[in-house]
Amino acid sequence: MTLDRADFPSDFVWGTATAAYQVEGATNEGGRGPSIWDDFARHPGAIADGSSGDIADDHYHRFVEDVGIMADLGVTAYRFSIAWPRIQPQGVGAANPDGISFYRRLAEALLQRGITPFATLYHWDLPLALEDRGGWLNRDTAERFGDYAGFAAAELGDVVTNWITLNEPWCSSFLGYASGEHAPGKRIGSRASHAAHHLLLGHGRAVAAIREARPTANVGVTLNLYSVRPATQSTGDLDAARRIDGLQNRLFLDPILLGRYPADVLHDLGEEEWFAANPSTDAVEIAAPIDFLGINYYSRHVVAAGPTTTTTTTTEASSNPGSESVQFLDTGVPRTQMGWPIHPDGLIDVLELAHDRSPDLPLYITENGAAYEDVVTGGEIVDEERRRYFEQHLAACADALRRGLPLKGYFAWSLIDNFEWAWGYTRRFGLVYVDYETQRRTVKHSGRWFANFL
Ligand code: IFM
Repeated sequence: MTLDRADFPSDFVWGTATAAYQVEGATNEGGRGPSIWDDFARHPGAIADGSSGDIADDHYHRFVEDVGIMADLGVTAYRFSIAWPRIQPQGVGAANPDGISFYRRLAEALLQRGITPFATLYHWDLPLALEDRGGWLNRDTAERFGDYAGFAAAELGDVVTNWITLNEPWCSSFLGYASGEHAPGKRIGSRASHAAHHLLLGHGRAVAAIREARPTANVGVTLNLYSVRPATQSTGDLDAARRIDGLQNRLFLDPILLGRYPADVLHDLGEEEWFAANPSTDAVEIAAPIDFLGINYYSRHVVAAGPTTTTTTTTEASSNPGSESVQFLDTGVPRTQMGWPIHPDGLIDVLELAHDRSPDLPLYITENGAAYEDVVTGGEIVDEERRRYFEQHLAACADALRRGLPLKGYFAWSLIDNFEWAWGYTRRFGLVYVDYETQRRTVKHSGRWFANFL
């Protein structure tokens, strides 16, 4: 496979990404309030290795070193997230100056090294005080999110131009409130879709608030989209694909880009009545024009019809409420340590999903990467599988550009190994290895390959 930087335009954005709770640590410093993840991580059995983000990569104290590593890699952008509980420790009220100051120092350090900040406002760390009032099931949280976005843009908009409202609202809704694998760990079946609506409404309000505070801001949202294929052309398998594409992709893409929810998905969920009872102005707010769409791409689902009876039990709740019986097939392609099948060409499918709905909208891959069991040998991490994963997916990006898709940038997930949510520190995604005992960073072979490519 030949891959050349010249396959990409000279202004293509090359970045790496992280998220606050996964890397920052310092959860009790700078006036930060508790988040749902601080709470969730303390529940026995919630995190595979019983860990938490309390220390993580200590990025809060080591960000200057990490920015230096990015500069050495040669990236031109850094996608980080702002911890809402650092800005509003209780989710309401005036902005916390120490929280603002941390992100200002980070953004300034990036700019000094010629790296453009892309700030995500919500990468899953809801202030715990808001969860106590119902979290994303409470419509008021959308309003609070709009306020927070406005503060952040007003305070930091001179050093941050690129804003991403939400990261992967599917995860916040269906892993947070349906399967319970993620904070806040609720299992309320189809009603998890109410959280999705409030997240989307919060997105719309955040777009408006950022534009009011900073009219020249570049504002988008990041969705985790999947390539979804039916196992066969049978009616049952086609219906399975329609359902999973509906829940994972269309439930989010359609209201944001087309101004309406997909009726079939609300029907599958059995939630048409609840959605219809919301103010009709919600649809307009959610579809507020955006400047770009961020897409996190990791894998493809090949699905088939399953038994008609639901398999959901109280101990094992599905993240696909209303469509629990759909089977996710193992087609034999290689998988990453997460168990996610590797399908580089699915990256083009998901770009097309967005492009078909909004042909002029600039697109970014805001995350793409792979977990593998890294072994340190003589101080080196020879992660050939990860290197190949990046190479194959960058080749798919180049292919997408040749097909005329408006892809403007690519962010590797992740800059450094970090707290992988319910998997704790047992899954490593970094281009850079972190020894959690010493916090020493070592660039992996994949990182060196990426730097050479750039
Ligand atoms: O680590 C996560 C990230 O926080 C969101 N997208 C997927 C990554 C890998 O699971």
